[in-house]
Amino acid sequence: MLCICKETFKQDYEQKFLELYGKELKEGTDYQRYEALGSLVRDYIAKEWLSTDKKYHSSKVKQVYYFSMEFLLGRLLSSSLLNLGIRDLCREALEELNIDLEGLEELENDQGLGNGGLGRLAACFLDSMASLNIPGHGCGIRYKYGFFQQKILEGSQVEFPDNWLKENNVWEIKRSDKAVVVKFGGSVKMESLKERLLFTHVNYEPVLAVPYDTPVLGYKNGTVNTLRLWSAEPVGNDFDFSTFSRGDFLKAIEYKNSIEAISQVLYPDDSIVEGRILRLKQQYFFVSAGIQSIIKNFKKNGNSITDFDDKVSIHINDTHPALAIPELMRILMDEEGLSWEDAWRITENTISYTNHTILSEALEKWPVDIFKTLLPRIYMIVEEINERFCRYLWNKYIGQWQKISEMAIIADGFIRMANLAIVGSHSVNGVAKLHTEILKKQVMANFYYNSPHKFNNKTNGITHRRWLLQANPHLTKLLCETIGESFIYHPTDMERFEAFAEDKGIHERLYQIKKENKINLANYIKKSCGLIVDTNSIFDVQVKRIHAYKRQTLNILHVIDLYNRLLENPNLDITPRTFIFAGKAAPAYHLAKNIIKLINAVGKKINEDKRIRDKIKLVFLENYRVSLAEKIIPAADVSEQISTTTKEASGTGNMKFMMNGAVTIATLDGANIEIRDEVGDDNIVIFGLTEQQVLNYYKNGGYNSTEVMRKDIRLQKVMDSLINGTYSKDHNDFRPIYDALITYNDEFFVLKDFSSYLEAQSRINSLYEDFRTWQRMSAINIAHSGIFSSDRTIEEYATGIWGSGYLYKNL
Ligand code: 26V
Repeated sequence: MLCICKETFKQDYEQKFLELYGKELKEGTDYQRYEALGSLVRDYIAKEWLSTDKKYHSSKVKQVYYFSMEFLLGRLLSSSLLNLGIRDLCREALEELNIDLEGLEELENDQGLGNGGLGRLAACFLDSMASLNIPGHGCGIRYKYGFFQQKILEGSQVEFPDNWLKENNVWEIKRSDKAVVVKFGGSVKMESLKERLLFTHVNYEPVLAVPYDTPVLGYKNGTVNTLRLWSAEPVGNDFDFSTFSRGDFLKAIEYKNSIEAISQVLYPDDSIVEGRILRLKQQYFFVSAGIQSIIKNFKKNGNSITDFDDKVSIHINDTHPALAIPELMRILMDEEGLSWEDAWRITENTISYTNHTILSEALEKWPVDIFKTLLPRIYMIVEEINERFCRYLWNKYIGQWQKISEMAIIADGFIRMANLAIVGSHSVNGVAKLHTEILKKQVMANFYYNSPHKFNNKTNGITHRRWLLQANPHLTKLLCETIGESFIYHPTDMERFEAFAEDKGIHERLYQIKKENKINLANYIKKSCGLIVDTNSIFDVQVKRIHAYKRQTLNILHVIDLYNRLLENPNLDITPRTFIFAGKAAPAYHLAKNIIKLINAVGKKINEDKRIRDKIKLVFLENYRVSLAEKIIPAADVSEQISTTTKEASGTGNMKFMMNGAVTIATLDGANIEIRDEVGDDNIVIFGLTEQQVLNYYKNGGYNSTEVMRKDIRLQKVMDSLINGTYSKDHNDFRPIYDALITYNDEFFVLKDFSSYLEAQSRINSLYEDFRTWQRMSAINIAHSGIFSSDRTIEEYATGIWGSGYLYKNL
């Protein structure tokens, strides 16, 4: 662990600044001061990074690799200082130099290489693996452009590129010496040598995969793991010399661009399979580079390839990295000379898979012709896996053609990645109890009954270090004062806080802490959109990707209804509320963009309407990202987790909010169910259709949204206002939403749940009005949030899936 005093820190910082810019601190810009601080912190980390690496090398401990298309790290300065244990020291040292640490932290660009939940989960997992001393590393793509930047212009979302690398990224190190070649296209030459068939990939297009490593620090434990992100470059000779020397400059540039395109952009879509070849290229690119580098490292350590699965676990985050299965098979057979049977045993033992969604439109499948042309050898292997698997099924399920065709990996001209992932892994998990049950009993039922031992649940978690210690220092301080510091290492110790749930003094403190966080957020709101919000009002927050199933629509229909009631009766007895929204819509997802437009239109109307005497306000904060979430979540009174039951695999925002003392209004979906089980029915507000009711409607029909609307005058009025010009001059502006709800019979049961939601919202209002009740609920939510730390989740993965639990403890 780093041991340093304030004076040395100041000297190091001034020295660093001088080295970097050849001038004194006071002559530099704020950004330079941030950059110098970041570089210094990275230097401090470097020593521990190297020693962790050496320790792993000499102990030959099992290494875990978390393969993910997305890592949503956010900012790294504050979390690095926190995990190094020098944040307070650094703040004080900088103060003596007249520099404000928080001000510098704000200058860092978010590392936003992810869409949402899946990418942020990967980042939380990295933090937990390092903090638990688990040798676990990330593997992904270093996208030149991260998730797009969102601006709200005239009430609508407009996308801008996220050029996050335009300033120097102080956290990464380029390791050109560790670059590997990934091969695309071409064909496969087969020859038989003695008893064996030899496969050689010829006439391929080589792409150089260059790794950039980012250190991942454990919390005050000296462990530094690695996040390795790959960037695509032309292979030196092909580009620089041969093409260029023929004088064909433009062609050379074109070629260079086509190669670099592979790691150019993150696909901004988390629900609809993007059929572009480029995405398939991205997937193979990082998977192949990652596995090649793992094998190199493994062999450098003097290990025998037949022990690979004893020393390596590869976890695939959804199906995006599922090509790890045929790629590992290829290397083990074609390069290491193993038989199919040995290679298969090792592959299956090495790889484990998490599913993150049951939305059928997000289940990946690739057209065979595209796949075959781009990855000819990999295709042969997938074909062989499929054939062997189908043969097994024919013998086991004689004559059951329907079942066999559903389970096949290749069918109807497509390769189904989820089927490949299940067949090639020894473990398949869902991310919350309900989600895993739905996988087992419905979406993947055939596979579950065929190999029940593979299936297990790992309820998601969030790192309490970022989402509590870093984001909410005041609450952290209160917890330390009341229950001691043990919860920092053992988050379930937060339960001890329940003993204070009835304590009046604690209620007052909780109220003050929330108030301060609300004031900070209100200042941010004022600065970013010019709106003044009342910090005595209830901060009612829904922040997440915009998607029909997440039902921001239900929330806004409630706002409209409340507005209608306030117009009818300006003296309506409610506590003032501020509705806060944030979230991005996929650029091609028109309905989601329409929802953003409606939220903003409703906001404009009610914020300007003096008749309702500021009783309700609505804010849409643009460009939702990790660093904005860190500002919003600690300030929330109410957490909106209102997805259609069965649709949200887990949710992780729900956990962040409860940990910060918000009370949840929720459907019994995803991890909300487990939150309810933890806090009890009295400390969460539940509404809406149950799982059985939803599944019954999907199976047997019988839902008629128009009928529901007609029977409810309030709902009828709300719906009319979408198309009668109340919120827009053009009556058709919100037609897409109206049509989704009425013409297309409301796929996500928004109208069906409307009255139950309204009733739940009025319960929220009464609960909030009773100060003691509300603060008690808040305290109980905090006390029971420890179980949702990703440390618990990672312990479960390590012991239950990766088999690395006992090893890390002996390190
Ligand atoms: C699919 C696609 C399709 C192609 C374009 C890019 C792309 C990116 C992501 C996805 C799958 C998204 C799945 C996902 O994010 N699921 C979320 O995972 C969270 C962590 O487990 C979970 O809390 C959320 O409930 C779940 O929606």
